[in-house]
Amino acid sequence: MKIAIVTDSTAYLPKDVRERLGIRMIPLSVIFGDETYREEIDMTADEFFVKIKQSPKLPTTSQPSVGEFVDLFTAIREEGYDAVISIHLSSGISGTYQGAVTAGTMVDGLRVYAYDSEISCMAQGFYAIEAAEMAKAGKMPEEILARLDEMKRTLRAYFMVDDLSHLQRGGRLTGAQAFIGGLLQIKPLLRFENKVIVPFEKIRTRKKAVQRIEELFDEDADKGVPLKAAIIHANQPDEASRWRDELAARYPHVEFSISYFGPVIATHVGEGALGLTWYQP
Ligand code: MYR
Repeated sequence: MKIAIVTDSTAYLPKDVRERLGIRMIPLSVIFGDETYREEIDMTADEFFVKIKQSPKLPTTSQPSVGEFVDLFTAIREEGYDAVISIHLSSGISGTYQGAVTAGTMVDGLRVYAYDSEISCMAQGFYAIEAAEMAKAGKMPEEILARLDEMKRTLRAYFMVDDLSHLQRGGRLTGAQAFIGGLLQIKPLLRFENKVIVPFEKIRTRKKAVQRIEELFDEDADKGVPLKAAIIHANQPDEASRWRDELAARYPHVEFSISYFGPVIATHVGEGALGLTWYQP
């Protein structure tokens, strides 16, 4: 059976990785006034961070239309594929996954399996890479989906933002009432729970937030089992490299990479956001 793997742009998988593994990417968009940019196609992360400083209005974001999904799935079918596994950012923060589900019912002759990663960014990328490797190895859709569910059990992601107002403004922060009042002073550690972003712990400084993420990472990394991990940053490449070097020196059995919050996710988390995700391969 010929299986195609699709993910959306918020996995921020480098083009060479996508090309090597044959992963198709459907973009979300960032909107400045009446200008719409498909991220990773019309606008890179670097361009976004320049543009946002010059723009009088804050950007908004939008998911791919159902029509765009139908076009992509139809093209995949025309290439002779029997099935597609379409892996997306959490359905609790975007309608993208639902768009894939709806489009799947509209394309005949192709089995469409939409998969809710319940997360985003490189954590979602890990799912897409694993699925693509399995598809290349000739695995069936059911085996791939079962493996993705198994990955969910070991996958962790914690992140912090410099300014919580972006997440609040976009309505993507759940359960933060306890923090209201002290919002500007704290750097809460955030994570996904039941598909939405929730504050995990109240922390006062960026340094302490990084230390706390390291403690949480250590609980898994200390067991000595191989892990794959990614540092994710919003325009903080030097801080990300330094952190990767420190962690890599301490944990030789962990494969680290550096990824980024691109335009769509950075619209909601703001410049300066930093996170760590990992799972057991
Ligand atoms: C849309 O317009 O449909 C996109 C909405 C994206 C919301 C993003 C919220 C922040 C996600 C942070 C992910 C951190 C992963 C480690």
